[in-house]
Amino acid sequence: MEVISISNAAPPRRRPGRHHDRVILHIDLDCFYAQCVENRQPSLRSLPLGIKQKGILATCNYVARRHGVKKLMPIAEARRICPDLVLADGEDLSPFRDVSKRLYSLVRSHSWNGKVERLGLDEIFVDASDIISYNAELLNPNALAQSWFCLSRPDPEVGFEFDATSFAGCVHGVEDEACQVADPTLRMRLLLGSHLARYLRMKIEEEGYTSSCGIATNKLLAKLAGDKNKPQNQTTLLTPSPEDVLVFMDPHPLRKVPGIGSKIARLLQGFVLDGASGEAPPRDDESGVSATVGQVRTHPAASAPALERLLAGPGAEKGIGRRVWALLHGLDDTDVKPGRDVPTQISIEDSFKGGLTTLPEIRQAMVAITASLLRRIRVDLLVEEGGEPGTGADAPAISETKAKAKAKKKTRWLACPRTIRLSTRPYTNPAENKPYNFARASRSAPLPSFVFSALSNNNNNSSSNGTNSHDYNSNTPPLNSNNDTILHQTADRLVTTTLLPLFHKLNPPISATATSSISASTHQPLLRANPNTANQPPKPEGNGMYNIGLINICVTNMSGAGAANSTVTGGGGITELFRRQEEWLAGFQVVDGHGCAPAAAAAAPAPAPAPAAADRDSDADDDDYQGGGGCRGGQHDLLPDTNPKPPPPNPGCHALGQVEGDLVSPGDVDSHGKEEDEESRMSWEWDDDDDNGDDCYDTIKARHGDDDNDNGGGGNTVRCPLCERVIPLFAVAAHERYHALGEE
Ligand code: DCP
Ligand code: MG
Ligand code: MG
Repeated sequence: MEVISISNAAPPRRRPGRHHDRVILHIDLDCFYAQCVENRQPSLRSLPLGIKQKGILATCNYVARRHGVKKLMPIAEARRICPDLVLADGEDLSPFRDVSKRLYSLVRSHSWNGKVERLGLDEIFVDASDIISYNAELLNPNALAQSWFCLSRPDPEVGFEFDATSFAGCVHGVEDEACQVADPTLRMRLLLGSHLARYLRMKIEEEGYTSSCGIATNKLLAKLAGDKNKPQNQTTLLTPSPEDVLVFMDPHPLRKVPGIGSKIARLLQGFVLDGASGEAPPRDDESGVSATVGQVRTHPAASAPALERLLAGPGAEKGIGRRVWALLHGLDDTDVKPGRDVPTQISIEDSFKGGLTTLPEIRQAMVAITASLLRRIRVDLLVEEGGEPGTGADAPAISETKAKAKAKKKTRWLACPRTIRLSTRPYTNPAENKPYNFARASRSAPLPSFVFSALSNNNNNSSSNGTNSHDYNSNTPPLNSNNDTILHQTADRLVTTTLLPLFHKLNPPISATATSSISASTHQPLLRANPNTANQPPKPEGNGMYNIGLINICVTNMSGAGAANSTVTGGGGITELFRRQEEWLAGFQVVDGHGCAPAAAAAAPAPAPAPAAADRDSDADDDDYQGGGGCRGGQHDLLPDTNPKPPPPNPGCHALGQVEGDLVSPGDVDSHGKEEDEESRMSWEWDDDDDNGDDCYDTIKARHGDDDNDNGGGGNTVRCPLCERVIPLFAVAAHERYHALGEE
């Protein structure tokens, strides 16, 4: 274990400040994937059920847990412990996502301030401060037992009755007069929070899902409190004084604290054990870290600056020491972020243990991922008129009545992604301990318009026959429905026309000479061809010329939020073409300082010879962009400006940073693989900018430095698709006006 010594000089041990003015709820669905499966097949409820993904249990129901089965246990071990364990496949996350979004929408519909944030697929934070303060004012001290909780400001009759003389659910902490004295309003506000939490949990139960909830004054405490009584229960944390918070925090293993990932926990443990004596608490078997919050917090050398020195380093966030020091004190002033309707990007990836080596298996994997992606596009971006994402398209209806109403409604696109991006990564043996993003490479192309027409039609079918291929609350068969057939056909077509050509550019097959010079440690062919052999024609299919450990397919560059219908049908002249400069630029071919030649248009299914790219590539593409209004308006190819630029520090093709701005912000990544799950779940980054809670995988990308956005600079001119003039970027707007005037 790495031990870092810290100066023994008396550290300033100032405690961070604290705020008690918020009431935060943290709702966590019980054994989420298992409940989804049980709702589809209720007979499973009484049996021990495990959801398998890649040889381990993603989760298991509480019947299985009573047999000693645990989350993330290898299947073989779980079977040994519980031979009767029923296993269900959990590789396809789409149905879980659907349920997740639907329940999120349900909770959000009760919020006044919109501060409802998803974390992972099954957790929701609610900042209920405003609704609680409002209701605190309404209380009649003489009739607390017959109180009314008002859920709608304009309509006081919308709400529920409750007994304001006692908390709903469990209480942890100081439930006595001291609390009342320390902060007279705090107890009542938390009490109101407990009743709102119970109401919301009951609403979720009406949809068939039990949950647990923590109620406290910040996100960190709410999440930790919710863990105290699981499943199907709730806990309000009463910590009127700073000391009470410390008493609550201190026994927690470091790894249980959201925001303290395994790396930080290991460093903190090294810090604690350095010269510390005394009995170590039981090891946290998820990370091998045994130290508790209290051990670090009370260590004589511990302080915010000391932790800064300990934890700072390449890649560490600024102020990490202060942040972790605050967390150890139960302090967290991060806001509950309001949910966004339109994600910046939607992406699905899968990892392949041992690597995919032949083109047929790669193609098959790509079709499966693309089908999932299309489904998500439909769920997230195609909505009923007046609806919000997750309520239209495939999202299961909340009730039968609503389902009927829904069938009559029209749909519209909230936004249209204009770019599709393929990223691949070679398979590396985990023992090699390569960084998460090792050698990930990406290419992009315009998203063909047939996708939108197929999805719209597909949705019409869905609306008219009322079926849902993944409705986990109905008995509709999950596969082979008309919807799925269209989806798979569209996915197949997209792979053929767009993704395979991108793949071939990214991954020139390994020639005999290249394969013979392969990594002795893995005995696998390298993903990247030797530049000397990169232009060799691809080998015939099926002869094991690849080594693909991960495939990520992403749609991004969202356009026309709220007005996407028109974009689907295309059209739009030059005015529309130039309407959004950034989006427009994103489609340009970008030329790097090494003169990476633009390849031919990506429409042909035949493999194209790849440029002699070095280790990494970037998103911005060397493919043609069919710019135009909305998704696919005009049919002008934007050609690259071949004006050479000074070489970027990293050899290879690079995109312009500003061009790929969308991709820099975290989007919506769905990982089918299990490799990074542990990190993603435990190393919770409070400050990430995920729009949807299921984006915790993006946190990983960010932490590991997602080189998809590794834009190393490049050209700062583009060629106009209409007049073919080369234009500096700063002059694009003026050039747009020039053409627009000409059009009038
Ligand atoms: N999940 C996963 N891989 C992980 C962690 C979680 O696939 N490493 C999935 C399966 C879970 C879901 O996410 O069902 C939610 O994760 P939780 O940690 O909340 O676990 P559960 O909801 O399954 O159980 P609990 O009742 O303990 O909350
Ligand atoms: Mg859960
Ligand atoms: Mg959870």
